[in-house]
Amino acid sequence: MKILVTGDAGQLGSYLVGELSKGHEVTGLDLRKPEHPAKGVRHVCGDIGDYRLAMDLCRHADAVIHTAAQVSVDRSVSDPVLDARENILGTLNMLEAATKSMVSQFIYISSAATYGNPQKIPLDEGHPREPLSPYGVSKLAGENYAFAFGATYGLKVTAIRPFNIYSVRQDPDSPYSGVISRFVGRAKAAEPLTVHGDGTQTRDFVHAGDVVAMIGLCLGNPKAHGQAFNCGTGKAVSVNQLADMVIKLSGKKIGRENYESRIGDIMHIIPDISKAKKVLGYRPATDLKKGLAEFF
Ligand code: UD2
Repeated sequence: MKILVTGDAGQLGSYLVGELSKGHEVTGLDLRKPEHPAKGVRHVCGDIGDYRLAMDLCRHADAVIHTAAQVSVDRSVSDPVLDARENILGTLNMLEAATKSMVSQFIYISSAATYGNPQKIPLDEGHPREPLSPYGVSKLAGENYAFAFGATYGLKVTAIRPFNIYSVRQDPDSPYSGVISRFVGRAKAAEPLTVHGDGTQTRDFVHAGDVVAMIGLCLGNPKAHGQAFNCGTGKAVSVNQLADMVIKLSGKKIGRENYESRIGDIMHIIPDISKAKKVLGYRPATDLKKGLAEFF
C-alpha cells in the first residue's frame, strides 16, 4: 500500500513510518526534517496547510495517516490562533486533498483532550465531549470535520483518541513536551521536578509504540471505517506517582517544586479501551514501568 503520513518528524509519526516502511511504500510530510529518519521512507519538507503540496502527495497515496498537529495544551492556551491554524485548517486541507484524490482510508489522530473533564470514569467513546482547552476544541473540530467528510463525500475515516503519549523520542528540552519527558529531563540534570497543581491529577500514559500498533490494526480494516477508538492502557497514574517513579529510577536525590495548576488542565482522565480490544484486537504491550525504564 502507498501511505502518506503527516508529521513524520514528530514523536508518534517517527515510530509509525519506521514500522509501516517494513511492508508499505511510505511518504512522510513534515515542516521539520526527521531526527530519526526511517530507512526507505521518502520525506517531504512542507506544510499540511499547503493545498497544492497536499494534492500532489495524496494523489499518489492509497491511505493518509494524519498525525501532524500542534500537540501542547499549554501552547494552545498561549496561542490559540496558531493552534487552530495547525489543527483545524491543516486537517481540513488534508481532508480536502485526500477526498479529491479518492484515497481509500483517512486515519485521524485525535486526542483524549476532546472529552474535557469526565462525567464518568472510565470514559468510553460515547462520552460527551466538552473540551476545556483551545487544543481540545481544535482536535475535536478536526475529528468532526473528518467524520463530516465521511458522511458527505464518502471518505473512509477512522479516528484514534490517544491519551498521554510518551517515548524517548519526545524532546525533553521543549517547554511544550509532555510531563514524562519534562520530568526525565530534569531528573537526569538533577533538577527538581516541576509539579503543576497538587499533583493528584491523573493521566493514562501510553507508549508511542502502542499507538502505532493500534494504527496498524486500523489500516485496511473495514471494521475501523467510520469508527473512533480510545487509545491508552486503561490504567491511571497521578502526576505525584509519576514523579516518585522517575525519581526512583534516576537513583538520585531529587526534590519537587510546586507551581500553579495549568489553565485548561483536566483533573482525572481514564479511558475505557474495551471497544478497541473487541473490534480491533488491540492489546497495549508496554506498561509505564517498562516504558520509563527505557529513559534511563
Ligand atoms: C497531553 C498531550 C496532548 C493530548 C492530551 C490527551 C503532550 C504535550 N500533550 O496533554 O497532546 O493528547 O495529553 O489527554 O503530550 N505537568 C506537571 N509538570 C510538568 C508538565 C506537566 O505537573 O512539568 C502536569 C500537567 O499540569 C498535567 C499533566 O502533568 O496535569 C500532564 O501534562 P502534559 O503536558 O504531559 O499533557 P496533557 O495531559 O496536558
